[in-house]
Amino acid sequence: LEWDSVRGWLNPHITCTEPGESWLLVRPLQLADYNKGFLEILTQLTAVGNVSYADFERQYRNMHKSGGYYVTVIEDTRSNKIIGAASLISEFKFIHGCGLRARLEDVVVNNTYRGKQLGKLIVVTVTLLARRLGCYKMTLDCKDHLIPFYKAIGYKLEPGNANSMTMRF
Ligand code: 16G
Repeated sequence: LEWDSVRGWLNPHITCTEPGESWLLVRPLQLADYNKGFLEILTQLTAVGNVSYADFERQYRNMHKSGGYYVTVIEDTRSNKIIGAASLISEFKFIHGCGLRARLEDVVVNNTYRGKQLGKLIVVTVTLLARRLGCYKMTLDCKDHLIPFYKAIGYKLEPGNANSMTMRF
């Protein structure tokens, strides 16, 4: 998976540096995004709860301190609003020659921006980043109806290994 190979099917030819419209910007999360609707957009994915600016800043700094978090957003610079997000989280392993494994998390694109392939764009962006970081694989959990979306990007249900199990606390 390289930008050259996805140019054809991200239609029109969009990349993370040219996300289709000149006012769209793909970039890492910033603290200022608290006031740009970052948490509001995550509510389209799941429950966010009450997160104060202090909570947000603490968690943001925890992620930096821990390392391996690449929270990526799409900003509409006309309205200064975050309209899409996806996170790459990398994990150190002993297996695979002390390899690095990547997880794709918290993918969301604002409902009103659907149809511009921005979901594909942000997923491809963080997937290519995982590859660039040297991760040996990237995995994700998703709802059944999103399987075709991820398959179209190149993710596969691995035979005998397609189970996601959960223990909720
Ligand atoms: C989806 C998300 C996951 C997110 C979870 C929230 C992707 C690829 N998967 O599985 O990252 O954390 O939903 O659901 O974006 P929950 O509130 O049930 O944990």
